[in-house]
Amino acid sequence: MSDLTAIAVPDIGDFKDVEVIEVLVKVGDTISAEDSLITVESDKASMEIPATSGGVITKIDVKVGDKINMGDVLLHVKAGAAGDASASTEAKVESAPAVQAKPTPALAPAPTPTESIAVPASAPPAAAIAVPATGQLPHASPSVRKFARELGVDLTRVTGTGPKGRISQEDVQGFVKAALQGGAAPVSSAAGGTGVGLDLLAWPKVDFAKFGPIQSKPLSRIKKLSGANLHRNWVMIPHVTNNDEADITELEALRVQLNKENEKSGVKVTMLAFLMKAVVAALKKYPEFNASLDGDSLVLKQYYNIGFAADTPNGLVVPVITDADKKGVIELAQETSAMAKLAREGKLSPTQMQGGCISISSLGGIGGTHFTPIINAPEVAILGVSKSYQKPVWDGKAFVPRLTLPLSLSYDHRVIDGASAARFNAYLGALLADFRRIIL
Ligand code: CAO
Repeated sequence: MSDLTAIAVPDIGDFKDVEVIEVLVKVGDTISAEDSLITVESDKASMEIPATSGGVITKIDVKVGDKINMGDVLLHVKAGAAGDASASTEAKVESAPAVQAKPTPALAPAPTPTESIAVPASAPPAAAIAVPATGQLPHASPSVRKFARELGVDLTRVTGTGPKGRISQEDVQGFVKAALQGGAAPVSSAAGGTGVGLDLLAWPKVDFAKFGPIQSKPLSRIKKLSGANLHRNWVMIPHVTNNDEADITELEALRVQLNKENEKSGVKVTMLAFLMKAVVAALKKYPEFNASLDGDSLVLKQYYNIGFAADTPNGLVVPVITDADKKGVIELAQETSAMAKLAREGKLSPTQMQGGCISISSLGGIGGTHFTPIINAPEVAILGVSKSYQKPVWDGKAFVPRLTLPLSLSYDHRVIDGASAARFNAYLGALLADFRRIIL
């Protein structure tokens, strides 16, 4: 049985009265969950608002030029026609899932100290072309931004010919044509278009069907966003990973004991919660890890917000636990598990993925010995945690089994020296080996 569902604007963080600049669907269209419905734009960013449920659109309640806010109804769909799992017998209003802001290149990443991995925080690859930057914010729809990104064009360098200087696809094409005629090729470069082009080979184009049966599956929205961020961060940050180990024999025994005692409370104390507490203490001791680069300056943060990578069916997201220094291990365990649940359900709001100081990527519950986590810019370090194992350790008389946790600390070498990273990781290990040190 099908029913009518109204899809409303979700929590879009600080964005108020944002203008609808594109309506991407029309009445009669069949949409699926996650399809983009409209594009909105503020003076800081543009973003697409996706659908939570599928169905056939029966009515559209917004038009280009409207100003919208959280809770406003965007459109109605007749559910049940497009594989909508949420169809019920009652009419209902649903908010679209957490939307990902796409800050315009010239502004980002300054307004938000940290964006989640799934939120592009700064410029698409810039063009190494001798055209002066316009100095104005580029206004362009997401499709034009995507087009420019694919070509490696820095939109801050393109003059828009549309209303209010909006950049069209033709403007981007004209820019590239002019650049090519001038003998230069648009290539990827460092932040703000100031770096040297990578001058890479074109991506190989292969007809895989020639070699065997294939199936093509579009990347999820989160995958596309996180992929662009991971790529930028990997290319632009000189990463080094310091690998170390912590003896967590006692800590794990304490964790198991606490969980036994609190069996009825329903709260599970996790290793991740202990790690957060230890990371906060290490950030306090080594403040350059709680920092972000801002041109030639280092912004040192005096708050302790810790992000953690959460694996979801649609890809990787990084919820942020705010003020982790003011929370106890049990509260941190409760909050991380609630946030991980929201992440898996696709219900995290953009604000719940912002403002992080450092991230933790824990693969310990899954496996692996060590890995190289990619820094979540504009943070300067990320802690990767692998699976703990029993290691024979010489105690002076005999080898004894000690539960050992591998710690992989990737750091931005522009900000952090190798010696500092080794000290940070060793200190973290010492805290985990004897958690009483946290109070010192
Ligand atoms: N070593 C060994 N076992 C570990 C462990 C570790 N380091 N960390 C957790 N475990 C075990 C726990 O003891 C628990 O076992 P039981 O079920 O027997 O009690 C199990 O793994 C699950 O642990 P948990 O409930 O504490 O959850 P978690 O911390 O492993 O995971 C979360 C939480 C959100 C981090 C996880 O769901 C997740 O998404 N992990 C993937 C993160 C990721 O994708 N990172 C890569 C990003 S790209 O760089």
